[in-house]
Amino acid sequence: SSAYPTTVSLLGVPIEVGASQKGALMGPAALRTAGIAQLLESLDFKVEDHGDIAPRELSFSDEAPPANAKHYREIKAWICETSRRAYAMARSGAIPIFLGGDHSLSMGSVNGVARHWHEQERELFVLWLDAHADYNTPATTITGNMHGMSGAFLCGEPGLDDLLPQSERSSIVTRQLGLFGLRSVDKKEKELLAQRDVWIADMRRIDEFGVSVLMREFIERVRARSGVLHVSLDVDFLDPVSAPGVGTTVSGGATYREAHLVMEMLQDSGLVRSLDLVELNPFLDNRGLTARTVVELVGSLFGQQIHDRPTPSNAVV
Ligand code: HAR
Ligand code: MN
Ligand code: MN
Ligand code: MN
Repeated sequence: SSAYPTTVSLLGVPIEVGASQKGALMGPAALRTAGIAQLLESLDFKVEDHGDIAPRELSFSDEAPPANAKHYREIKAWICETSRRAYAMARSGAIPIFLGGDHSLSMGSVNGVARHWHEQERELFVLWLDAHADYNTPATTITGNMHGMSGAFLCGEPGLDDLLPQSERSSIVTRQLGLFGLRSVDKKEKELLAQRDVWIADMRRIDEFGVSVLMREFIERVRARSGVLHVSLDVDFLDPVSAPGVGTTVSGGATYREAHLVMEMLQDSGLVRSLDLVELNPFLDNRGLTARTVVELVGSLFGQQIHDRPTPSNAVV
C-alpha cells in the first residue's frame, strides 16, 4: 500500500433543507472560523480549500419527487454535485473533508469517494458517528427529513433510486457500514436495520465495553478486508454538554474524551481517507463551543497528540 496522503481538500456543502430546522448552512463558515485549515497546516498537511458549492452551480430536475422525501429536488441537485466533486477530490489523491451542512450531504460525499475506491478495487468502509442510524427510507420515515435517510440510500435500500444517475452510483454493502454512538432509532427503521448485517456500537455497548474495545473491533473488520475508511461525523454523536450547536441533540452521547479517543484510534489505524463534518448548527451554538470542539476532534483524527495540547492561560507577562 502507498504512503498516507499529505494533502487535505476542504469542500463546503451548505445544505440545510435535509434537516428539521434551519441553520446548518452556516456550518462551513463556522468550521473555517474555528481554524480548521490552520490546524491541519500545523499538523504538516498541505490544505487546499475548494470553497463552498454554490447554489447557482446546481441544476434542478422537474421530475415528480417521491412521497415522504422533503425537498427531494433541491437535495438531489446538491447530492449530484457533491458526489462529482467528491469523486474528483478522492481521485486527486488528497483527503477530502466535507464541511456541512446537514447529513443528507453524505449521500453525495460517500457515493463519490466510494466510486473512486471501487475503481481502485479497494473496499470502502464507512464509520457513522451519530446518535441516529439515518437508516430510514421514504417507506419507513416518520418525518420525511432526508438527513435521516443517508445511510439507507448509500447501502442501496429502495425508494430514492433516481437521486443519482445510474452511471455515477456506487453503493456500499451493509457489512461495510458501522454505526457508532446510536441512541435514537425509529421503530420501522430499527426493524429494517435488524434485517441487515450493519455493525452497531450503540451507547449501551459503549458504556459497557468502552470505546477502545469497540473501535478495535471495527478497525479489525476494515483491516481484514484491506479496506479504507470514510468517517461521517454527525455533531449529535457528542453529548449535548460538549456540543449544543446541533438541531437534534439527544442526551447520553459520547463525552469529550470518548470522542477524542475514537479519533486518536482512527489516526493510529492509518485507514481514514475521507471525512464528513455534518449537522453543526452555528445558530444554536454557545459562543463557538461546538465549532471549536469539532475542529479539535479533526486535530486528533489527523495527528494532534494529547501531550501537545496547549494549556490556556492568562499569564502575567
Ligand atoms: N430518525 C429521525 C428521522 O428520520 C431523526 C433523524 C435525525 N437525523 C439527524 N441526523 N439528525 O442523524 O427524522
Ligand atoms: Mn444525528
Ligand atoms: Mn446523522
Ligand atoms: Mn496539572
